[in-house]
Amino acid sequence: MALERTLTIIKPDAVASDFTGKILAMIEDAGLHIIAAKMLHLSSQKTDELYAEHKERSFYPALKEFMVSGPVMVLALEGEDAVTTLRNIMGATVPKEAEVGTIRNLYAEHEFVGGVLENAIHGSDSVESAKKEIDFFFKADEICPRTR
Ligand code: DAT
Ligand code: MG
Repeated sequence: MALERTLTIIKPDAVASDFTGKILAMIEDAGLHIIAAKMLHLSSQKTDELYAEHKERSFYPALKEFMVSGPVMVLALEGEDAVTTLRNIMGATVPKEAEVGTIRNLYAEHEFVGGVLENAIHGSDSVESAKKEIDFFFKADEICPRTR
């Protein structure tokens, strides 16, 4: 076990459906501590930077349209094996394949919406990308490690 940080984004579909609180409760129940949080509306440019690895994929235009369609909540989380812990409670990328009881099983659209998966939540896929993504969204003085 290792103390790690990870980044999560409650995506526009879940924010619009007012699932933010339910998703955050699942995150906290999994032992992950919120150490930074903000609500924002992603710009087209910021989405391109966030999803640079997917820019050439055929679904990218639809993914971008979805990500800029409404506000999101971005959080940095800290806890034991935070990257894997978060990925486990998120469930599979394709919501109808996500294990029962996971966030994507409970709170995401199970069918494609306009060529994209509106899958409720983003989670960093490695410790390395977590560090990059946290730095991308938060300044050092916006991170609030626990002191009690
Ligand atoms: P994840 O979000 O589980 O890390 P990913 O990084 O492979 O998945 O993809 C980023 C997002 O792009 C994903 O949450 C939804 C969308 N996406 C991925 N694969 C897709 C596909 N085949 N068709 C439509 N959208 C897709
Ligand atoms: Mg990913």
